[in-house]
Parts: sequence; C-alpha cells; structure tokens
Amino acid sequence: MKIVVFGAGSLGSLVGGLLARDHDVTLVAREAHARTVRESGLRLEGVVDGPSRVSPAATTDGTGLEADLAVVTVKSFDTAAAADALATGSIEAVLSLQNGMGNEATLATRIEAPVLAGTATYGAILQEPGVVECTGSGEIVLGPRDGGSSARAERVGETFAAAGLETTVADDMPRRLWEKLAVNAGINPITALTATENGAVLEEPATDLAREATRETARVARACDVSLSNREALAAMETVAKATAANTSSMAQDLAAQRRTEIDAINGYVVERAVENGLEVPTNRTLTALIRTWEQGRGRR
Ligand code: KPL
Repeated sequence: MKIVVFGAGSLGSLVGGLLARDHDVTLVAREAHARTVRESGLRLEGVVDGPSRVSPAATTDGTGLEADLAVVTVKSFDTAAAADALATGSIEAVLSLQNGMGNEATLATRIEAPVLAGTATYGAILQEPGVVECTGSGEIVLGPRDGGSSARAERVGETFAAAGLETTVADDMPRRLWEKLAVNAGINPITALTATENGAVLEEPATDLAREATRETARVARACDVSLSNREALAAMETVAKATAANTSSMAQDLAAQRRTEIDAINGYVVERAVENGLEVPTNRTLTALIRTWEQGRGRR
C-alpha cells in the first residue's frame, strides 16, 4: 500500500515507521527530521518488536502527493493546512489520528476522498530527528467518521494490525471520539500545567480535578446526543492514565518545548459545546483559560 503520514512528529513517526516495514511510506515532516530520515533512515526505539531501522521516504512538502491512504497526524490547529496540501495530490482515503474534535469534518470538506476517524493512545516521543521512541503500548481505534462499518475501514485496520499496532475497527466512532476527548480533557492540561507524567491524574491532589474535567466532558457529550456515561468516561480516562502512567502527554510535551497546544480542540471544544447547550463546565473552563494564558504569554496564540 502507498501511504502518506502527514505530520510525522512523535505519533506519526511511530505509526509511519511501523507501516514502513511492509509498505511504501512517505513521511511529511519538519525539515530536520525529514532530512535525517532521508539520509540515515528512521530508528524505532522502545516497546516495538522487529527491525528497529526503517527507510521511509521523507519530505517537508505535502503537496501533489499520491497515495492509497493518507494518515493525518498533525496538531488539530494545522488540520486545514494539511487538508489543503493533500487536496492538491491524489489520495484514495484519509485517516485522522489526531487529538481533539472537528478534525474529520475539516478534512472531509477540503479533500474529495472518504475520511476515516481514528484515536490513538500510544505513548511516543520524537527523541531527536530520525529517532522515535514508543514509550507505551496503546491502542488505535478507527472506523467511518459517521459510524457504521466499511470495507475500507476493515482494510486499513488489517494493515495497521499487521504492522504490529494494536488496532480495533469500530462502528461507533462519534462516541469513541467523545470518549477519547474525555480522556484528553482529564489528562492533558493537568499534566501539562504541572509538568507531570500521565499517572499523576490517578493520585491526589490532581485526581479530583482530572475526574471532574472528564465527567463534565461526558455530560456535554450526552447533551450532544452521544451516549457516554460518566462511569464509562472515567473508566476510559483511568485505563489510559494507568496504561501510560510513565508517559508524558502530548500537551505536556508541547509546554515543555514552548509550543502551541491543542487546548482549543480539547477542553476549549468542551466549553464551546457546553455553552451551546446551556451547560456549565467550570473545570474545563479554568483549565482552558490557564493553558491559553500560558500560550499568550509566550506569543503562541
Ligand atoms: O492522547 C494522549 C496525549 O498525550 O495526547 C494520551 C492518550 C493522553 C497519551 O499520553
């Protein structure tokens, strides 16, 4: 299969690197990473079986690409730009493996190809250009973005599973995306603001805050006609926090590297949908304001 991974940061490099063992993969990445991968390949470290050095193609230019599948792993605020670049090429299908909500809709309105939704809970860190470490095995869940099943989703699921990625093909992606949003809303801003690993949200004093952010998200999901109970959302958040206890969340990595975060598509999204539905979500509102203040203070908004 010809696969483009658009946004080869930590997760994209891990997924792209594993797929590159059996497929013709092109990574669209930042300059230094793309150059190193072209010159000396990509090294996979950590919890991965099999060969640790692979040689995908790598470029910084995402325009005019041809592929059977484009896996989009850019930050949510870069989705529109990624979609516009992909739309100049020839892409048979698109899979969003991103945090936050609204990415699939952005892709679908800009690219003439079926869009699959996906979530990923793998822990990954780009240690340096050309080296990605898998810091925690997780799961990829994917399926048609509006729910239901499709032969295409099954094929992509089989391809990912054969590459060694724990993959589930789901027929209820809208609900799965809200569940993952509840996980990220609980873990990401708290670990980012306190510079702690994901396991911190399982302990006092952070746990009350994380649980409340997760509960609020489930409440908003239900107001948006998505069947997600508080119990299910809390169980999902705790399962992910346990499985990735020693990992640094993507938002904590962003703050540590002084980068813009995905707060708008995570807790900010929860606040927006809550307002539309006349709900109060004080914990998500506070966490959003704190992260946005940090971003503003560093000129990242
Ligand atoms: O999605 C994640 C993230 O860091 O953004 C989790 C699942 C919390 C893993 O760290």
